[in-house]
Amino acid sequence: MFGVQQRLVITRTRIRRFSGQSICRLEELDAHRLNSHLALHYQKQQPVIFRMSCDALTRWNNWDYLIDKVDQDWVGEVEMGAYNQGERVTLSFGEYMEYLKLWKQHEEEGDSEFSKEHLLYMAQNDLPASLHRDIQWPSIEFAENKWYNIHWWVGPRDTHSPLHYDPLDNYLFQIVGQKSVILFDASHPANALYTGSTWKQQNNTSAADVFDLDRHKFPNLDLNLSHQAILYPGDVLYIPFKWWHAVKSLSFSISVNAWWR
Ligand SMILES: O=C(O)CCC(=O)C(=O)O
Repeated sequence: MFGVQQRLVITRTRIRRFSGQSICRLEELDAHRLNSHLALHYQKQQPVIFRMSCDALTRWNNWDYLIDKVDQDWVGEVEMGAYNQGERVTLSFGEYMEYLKLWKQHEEEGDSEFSKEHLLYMAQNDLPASLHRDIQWPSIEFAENKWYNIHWWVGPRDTHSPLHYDPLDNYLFQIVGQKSVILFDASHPANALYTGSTWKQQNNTSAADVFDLDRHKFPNLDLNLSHQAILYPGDVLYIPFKWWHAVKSLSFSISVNAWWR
């Protein structure tokens, strides 16, 4: 948490101008002020980005730390390959770290052969118990104060989650690297987002890659109505209940998310 003595600066940075409401970014708030701002955004069901500090921000950059803390036999689900068709397989943490080392080596050598088909995203797995103490969350006393799953998301540059919504309020906490996020509000017409069985998707998931939009295939999807931001280490994005969100890593990235209500 930020120290109470710290000068209170609220920077309402317009991430981008849209015809809808923009996401705002709250900076350097003490815990009390942060809490009242979060309560307000929760009541209005408006997304917001704020800053949290925690040990993970300094520790999880170091792969040796993760290898030491997480049981190498811990097993997680991994999404493979291209956008929105990702087959899921299980890998142990040890195997996944070996993959990441290989990916890093190819990245450093500028090897273009390591294409998107080789992307493996360790997405939406329960955060291993040994890492929980490295994370801090803000208070949610203004809501029902119920926390649900805490997941972690680990992956190289270009790993992504397609546009979808979840049935709970959400904090997405960026720990290592950067991610791009695109949101549409909860009342956005789902048929303009190309969801459901017609598009071989679940009702809460879009068939469109909003990061590389095919405007001929998805002519009604209007990115001007979206809200966009880049998340940096220490940023937490509040994603309100049922807001659509798509997320893409701009570098090697680790995030955690907590669902709550
Ligand atoms: O970071 C991601 O890839 C997706 C995160 C997400 O969908 C969530 O927090 O609900």
